[in-house]
Amino acid sequence: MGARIRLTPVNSQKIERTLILVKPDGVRRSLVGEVIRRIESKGYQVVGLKMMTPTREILAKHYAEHEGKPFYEPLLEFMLSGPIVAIIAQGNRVIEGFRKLAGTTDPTTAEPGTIRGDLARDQGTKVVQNIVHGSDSPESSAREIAIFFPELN
Ligand code: IDP
Ligand code: MG
Repeated sequence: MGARIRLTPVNSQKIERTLILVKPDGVRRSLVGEVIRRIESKGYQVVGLKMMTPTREILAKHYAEHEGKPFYEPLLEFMLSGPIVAIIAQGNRVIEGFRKLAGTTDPTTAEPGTIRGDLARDQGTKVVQNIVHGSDSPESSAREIAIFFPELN
């Protein structure tokens, strides 16, 4: 029997999945394709995709961390105002990478070149309408994927 060769990875792979939502403003403005184009152009893979009208219960779970904040109720109402598109994207460091593609929460100051910086602006509403959601950590992505894609469990 020959000696076994151990392959030590030179580049450590960090393949992750993230939960992306095209929010009702993005769907209403026909920006679903544009968001997917940016995800795929960056080199991430779309491995889950569905249009849905979420229930209040699903959204309350998803946004549990914001319960009690002044924008919480407006946020839920906004997210209930029309269909959304839920996407699972996959790739090395996709969680951080998609947050970068999305840009910062406030679309007025989000960097041009980002989804929010290019496609959204302040609408004077109680809740910021900013086209997309993206998970902010591996823990969040696992939790959020389970909420929006329970059939994968
Ligand atoms: P994120 O979506 O950039 O992660 P979060 O702080 O998790 O931002 O907030 C969730 C969503 O709630 C935001 O995307 C935005 O739609 C809304 N939001 C957050 N902070 C505010 C605020 O201070 N005023 C109004 N709406 C907000
Ligand atoms: Mg967040």
